[in-house]
Amino acid sequence: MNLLVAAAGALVAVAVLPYLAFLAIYATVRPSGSPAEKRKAEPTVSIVLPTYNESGIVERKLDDVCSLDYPMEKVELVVVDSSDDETPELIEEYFADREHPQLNLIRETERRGLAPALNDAYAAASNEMVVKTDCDSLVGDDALREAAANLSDPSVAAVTGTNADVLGGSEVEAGYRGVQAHVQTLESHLDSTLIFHGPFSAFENDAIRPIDPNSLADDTELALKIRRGGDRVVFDPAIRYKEASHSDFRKRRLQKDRRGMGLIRLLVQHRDALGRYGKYGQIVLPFNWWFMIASPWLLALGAVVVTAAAVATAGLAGIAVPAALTAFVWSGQKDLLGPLQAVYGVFDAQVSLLLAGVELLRGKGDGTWEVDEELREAFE
Ligand SMILES: Nc1nc2c(ncn2[C@@H]2O[C@H](COP(=O)(O)OP(=O)(O)OP(=O)(O)O)[C@@H](O)[C@H]2O)c(=O)[nH]1
Ligand SMILES: [Mg+2]
Repeated sequence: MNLLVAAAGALVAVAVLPYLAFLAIYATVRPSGSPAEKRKAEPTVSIVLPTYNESGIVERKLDDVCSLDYPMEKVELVVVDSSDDETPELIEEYFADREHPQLNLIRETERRGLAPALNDAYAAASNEMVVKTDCDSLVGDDALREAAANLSDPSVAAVTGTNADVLGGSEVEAGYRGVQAHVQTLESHLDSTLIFHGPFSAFENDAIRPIDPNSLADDTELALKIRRGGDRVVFDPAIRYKEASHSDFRKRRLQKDRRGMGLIRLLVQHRDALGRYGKYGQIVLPFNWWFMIASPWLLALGAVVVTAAAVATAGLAGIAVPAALTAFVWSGQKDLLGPLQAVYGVFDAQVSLLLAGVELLRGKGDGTWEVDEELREAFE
C-alpha cells in the first residue's frame, strides 16, 4: 500500500513538474507581443482559402476578406474548392462584377483532402506574402498589416495569430487559447513557435514548401518546415481572428482529437529536429513532445494510480477521487468553473491528445473529414 502511495506521489510529481518549470521560466522572462522587429510594410498578398461544401457561410467569409484594411489591388484571392454543393458558383457570382481582389478559383474534380488542395493553391499563389485562412473564421481588420510588419523582419518568414473571440461562446476553448497564447508568445521569444493556426497564418512566398498529402496539421507542418529551412516562425497576439468551438465534452472530441492526431504525427515524423535549430529544437520541440505525447499518458496513469492509492488507504471513501474528477469534467464542459476554466481547458486538451495518441496507434488518421455543421451555424 505504501508502495502505491509512493508511486502515486512520484507520478503526480513527474506529471506536474514540467508545468511548474514552464511557469517559472514564464515568470522570469515574461515576454509580451511578437519578438519580430516589426516595420510598416505593404507587400503584395495572396490569400489562400480552401473550401469544401461551405455554401452556408462562404459569402460571409468573402465579405470579411474583401473588407480587410489593405489596398485590395495588391491582393489576390486563391480559392481551392473541392465542394459538391454550390460553393464555387456562389464565389464566382460574388466576384462577377468585382475587380479587386483578383480571384483565382481552382476547382478540383474530386475531393482529395485538404493538404493536396493547399499544395495546389500555394503553387498558384503569385504574391510576396501568402496568407492561409479557413472559411469558418473571421479575421481582424488589421491582420494583413500586422502580418506584413512581422515578415519585414529579415529573420522571420512566417507568423500566426491568436483566437481573440471564440464564436459560439465556448469558455473551454477560450480558456485553453488564453493559456496557449502565453505558451506561444514565450516560444516565439525563445526562438520560434510550433503550432500555426488554420484561421490565420502568413508565410513568405519563397519560403513555402510542399506539405505531406496526408497531413492533418498543414499550417503547423509548413511552419515547422520553414523553421527547419533556417527562418524563424513566430506568434503575434496582435493578429486576431475568430473561430467557432464547442464546450460540450463529446462534441469537442470531433474537432480537437483530429487536430491532436495531426500534431502528434508531425512531431514524430520530425523527431530528428529535436536538439537542433537552436532553442527551437532544444526547448520548444521537447516541451511540445512532453505536452502532447508524454503528459497525456502520465496524467491518465496518474489518475488511475492515485485512485487506487486512495481506495487502498481510505477504503470506499477513495472513490471521492474519481467522483471529484467527474464533477470537474461535468462542470468544465458546462462552462461553470469560472477562473478554473483555463485549467479545465488544458485538461480537455490532454484528453484530446490521449485519444489522438490511441487513434494513431490504431492506424487511424487519413486526410479527409466531415464538416462540422453545428460550428458553421455558430459562424452564421
Ligand atoms: N479544398 C478543400 N478544402 C477543404 C477540404 N476539407 C476541408 N476544407 C476546408 O479547409 C478549411 C478547414 O476545414 P475545417 O473542417 O474547418 O477544419 P477544422 O477547422 O480543423 O475543423 P472544424 O473544427 O470542424 O472547423 C475550411 O475552409 C474547409 O472548407 C478538402 O478536402 N478540400
Ligand atoms: Mg474549422
